[in-house]
Amino acid sequence: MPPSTASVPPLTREYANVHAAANSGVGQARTAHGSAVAIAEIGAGLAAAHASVSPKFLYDALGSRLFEAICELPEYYPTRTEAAIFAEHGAAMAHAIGHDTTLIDLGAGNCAKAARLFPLIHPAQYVAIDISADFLRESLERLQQRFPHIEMAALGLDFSSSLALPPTVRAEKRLFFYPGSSIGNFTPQEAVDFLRRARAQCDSDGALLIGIDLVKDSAVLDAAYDDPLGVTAAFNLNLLRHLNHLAGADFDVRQWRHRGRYNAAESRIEMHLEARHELTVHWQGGTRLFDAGEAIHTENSYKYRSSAAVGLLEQAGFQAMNVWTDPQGWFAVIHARAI
Ligand code: AVJ
Repeated sequence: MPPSTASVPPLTREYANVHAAANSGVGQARTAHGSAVAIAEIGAGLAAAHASVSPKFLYDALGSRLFEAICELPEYYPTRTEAAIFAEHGAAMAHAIGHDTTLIDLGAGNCAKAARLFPLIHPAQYVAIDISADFLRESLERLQQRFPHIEMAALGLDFSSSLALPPTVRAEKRLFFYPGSSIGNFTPQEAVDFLRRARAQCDSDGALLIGIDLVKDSAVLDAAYDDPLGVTAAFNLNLLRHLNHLAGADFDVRQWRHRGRYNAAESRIEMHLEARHELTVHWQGGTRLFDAGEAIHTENSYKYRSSAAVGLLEQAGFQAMNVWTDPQGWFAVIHARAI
């Protein structure tokens, strides 16, 4: 596809895919709520001995905005620290990456991080992927106006389970862009499996540019995930409203309390929602009594030593790495080649 204004019609078609993929997945049965698959996944998690819900359900339109607000918090260092690394080492990164890549943004959100890369690396195509499809579409519409010469496509899909890309995504010089340390939501083994799937979507000219949060003082970590304003609490609690919508559940948000704390033994932040008192929850296809203090595990955010981060990428089949960190060694941005 030629760039410039010719990219607008294909963009609109991708938007149609966005809705289809986000609401139901291709060919999946739908109910008045979310997809049958999503309801089954949510129900299984809520019914388990240790209740859990995937962190991907944190991101409805409001959840995406609350996450943006988290990124503004002084206590939430990852966004700021990563941005400082990009600002300091952008030229070196651009040198390693080269021009005319197919920039594939995993969890694009408001697309701001990719937009800051555009003037440095001049990608040939920008493919923004996010589970929060409506939010993504609005973000990309604005971005296409600012950069009319870059061919853009939006894909509303849950890339955690499958990274199958449509044929509209160029095969040449694919650069998987995975900033923000979202890799931390996976266990280390899941992270290797996921990165392997990204590696498999690359030709020998492909690469990965990834942000990984590093192990640090636990007081810094605790403050970042349980901020005094309660923005992270609102972000976590909003999951319950999203579940009410997706699975026809009857969570009363006021009956739950946010917990966000570093588990040093597991090298991860854990977020939970804890029942303030004994209560019962119903959802489409299930019901459960929660004791006072019983919790739903909603997120892990793994922190790595930089040697372990490099090891993870090597295990996934990437090589020739460049690692950039901030002066405090709080966060790492790594460029790794598929070779
Ligand atoms: C988007 C997964 C990188 O783990 O820091 C922020 C999500 N959760 N505050 C993170 C999050 C609570 C964030 N990631």
